[in-house]
Amino acid sequence: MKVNPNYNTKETLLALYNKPLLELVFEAATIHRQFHNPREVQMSSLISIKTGGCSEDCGYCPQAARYNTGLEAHKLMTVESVVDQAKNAKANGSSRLCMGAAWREVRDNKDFDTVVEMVQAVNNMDMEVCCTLGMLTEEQAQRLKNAGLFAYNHNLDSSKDFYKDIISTREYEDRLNTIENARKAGITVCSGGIIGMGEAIEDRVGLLLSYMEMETPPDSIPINALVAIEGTPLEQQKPIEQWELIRMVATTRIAFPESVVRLSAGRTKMSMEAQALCFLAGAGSIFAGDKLLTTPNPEFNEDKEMFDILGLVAKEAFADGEKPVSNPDPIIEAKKAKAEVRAKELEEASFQPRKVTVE
Ligand code: SAM
Ligand code: DTB
Ligand code: SF4
Repeated sequence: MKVNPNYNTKETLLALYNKPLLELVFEAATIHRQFHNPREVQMSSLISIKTGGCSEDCGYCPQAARYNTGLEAHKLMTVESVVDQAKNAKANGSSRLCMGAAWREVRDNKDFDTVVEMVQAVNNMDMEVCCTLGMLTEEQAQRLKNAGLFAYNHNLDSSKDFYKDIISTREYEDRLNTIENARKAGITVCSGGIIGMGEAIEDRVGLLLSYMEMETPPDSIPINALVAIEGTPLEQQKPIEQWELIRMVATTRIAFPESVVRLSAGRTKMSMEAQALCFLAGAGSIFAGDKLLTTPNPEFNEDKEMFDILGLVAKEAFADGEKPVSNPDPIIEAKKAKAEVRAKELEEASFQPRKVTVE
């Protein structure tokens, strides 16, 4: 049951979201137990592989170049430093690694070749590799799939209506196309939203309805609470009530019984009790490690303590899908072959006896 046929209209989803809280949590917990192991929560770590300087105007984002957020921009990381951070995440219990780049879209250039190498390297460490790199063509998605990408994250963020109030530099339709391109390439889809941006409950439900309308809903649905960042248009937003986050997690769980619901940004402001209710209501994953992309997140140690107290265990990699194969990348291989030929030519040239001319 990919989508719950009892809640596939605006009216039924709204009524569900507004149910007495404990009734809602109970219903969500019941569904969660039918489709998932309730003791398992996946720890997933984020790495911002390219930070800041983004040309888009997403009203929530500290990485948009046009807002003065004081964030230091960084060019693309090296494969070696990504592998180092991935090792640390894995040693602390993470079974998934999500690499995020502050790009509007992927371009077919040297940086993308490097990302392909990062995907190969982290997949070879037996971690689920997820990328979030902005818009993507079908060919680019195929290239990532061939390298061993497990998931692509591309959030719709909110309802189609509210989206226009938050982002003007791209259309909702652009987001849907990228999701479709990842899906066509056989990559699992991770797509969700943010609550607390000033949207109405109808917009939260509208986000879920957008996923209902897809041929296949996302395999993974992250629910973020807005991290209000000074300098962004949403800097004045009041933090969302924890109850709202619990309602959103529970409603998502019930609407999409098979998907993994990810309790994402906003945990630093949540009590352990509120997080416990989210796990009860079906959250099957958290972002783990002291940083999300650019903002703080609870430390590994704090989450380990929470897991011990709540009796949760960290979920293994590839519990929800086979490990992809990392194949050699034709573009990188061609580049390597060309470089080898060039090196040989240079070597041979340096052995040429120097011509001595006697006058
Ligand atoms: N540039 C790519 C894109 O937009 O798809 C990937 C990186 S972007 C930072 C990934 C996601 O992070 C966004 O879609 C948004 O949902 C989330 N995000 C960004 N800033 C946030 C904030 N201040 N609070 C909560 N979520 C945020
Ligand atoms: C998602 O839905 N949330 C993560 C991940 N997917 C890429 C990102 C949250 C970012 C929060 C703001 C920051 O740290 O920059
Ligand atoms: Fe931030 Fe991504 Fe929007 Fe760029 S496209 S401003 S990185 S959310």
